[in-house]
Amino acid sequence: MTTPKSGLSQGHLHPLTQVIGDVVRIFHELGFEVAEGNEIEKEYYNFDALNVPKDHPARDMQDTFWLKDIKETVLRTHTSPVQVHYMEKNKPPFRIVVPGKVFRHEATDATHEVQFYQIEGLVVSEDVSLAHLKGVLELFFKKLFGEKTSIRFRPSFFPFVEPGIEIDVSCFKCAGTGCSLCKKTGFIEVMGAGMVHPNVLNGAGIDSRKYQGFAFGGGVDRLVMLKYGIDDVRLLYSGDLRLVNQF
Ligand code: 2NM
Repeated sequence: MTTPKSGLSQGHLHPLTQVIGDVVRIFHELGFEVAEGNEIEKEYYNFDALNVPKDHPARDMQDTFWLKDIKETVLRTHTSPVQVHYMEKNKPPFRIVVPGKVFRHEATDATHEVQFYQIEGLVVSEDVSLAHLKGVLELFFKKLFGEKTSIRFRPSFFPFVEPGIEIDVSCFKCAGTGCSLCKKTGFIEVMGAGMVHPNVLNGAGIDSRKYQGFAFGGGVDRLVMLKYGIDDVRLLYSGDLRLVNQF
């Protein structure tokens, strides 16, 4: 008879999967449902429906993998096409959070990979505003990084929102006093967001005269790197257990 070897090591979740789970759990507590979609999308859903014009520099900004054998089809460059499909199929009000893998055709280095993870969120209802966006994200980041966390908005631009903003959180390492992680600014950039552009709502069959939406999105890989002090994103996809087993 044989006895199992004692002290067998148990498997566990990859740090990216852990953080995606944390984020989804927090948004679930705030009343959000999870929506998911396909990694292959029509050009229409990845760009046109999101108010990105054919000749707009935003299309070059995120260099795209085009499928060789299927016309007008791409590996999604963000998870936003999932929100478009959702808006086409559901009547407001709704709150969704969308985790998923996205793809960009660019050279890899310490901070860029051709595949990475994003989480985006979308709330559509009557009478929603940037104030609601700020309240929801403040609650979210306090739950993720601790009660002392504060956030700030900076103006920015994305074709699918107006106005567009970027969101910084107070540095979770130095609590805003200034350190190497936040480059002495006290803040770390973590998300893009804004009020959904009326063209996006109307294009997906939602009457922008009656409903507004706020949306936000950010990279999971960057959050994991900041949280654990990992300096090269490629380590997260190396399959090297010496990295993975530290978390
Ligand atoms: C971001 C930044 C700003 C966004 C917009 C939408 C949609 F589909 F509702 F229009 N989804 N996500 C959005 C807005 C995402 O990530 C940087």
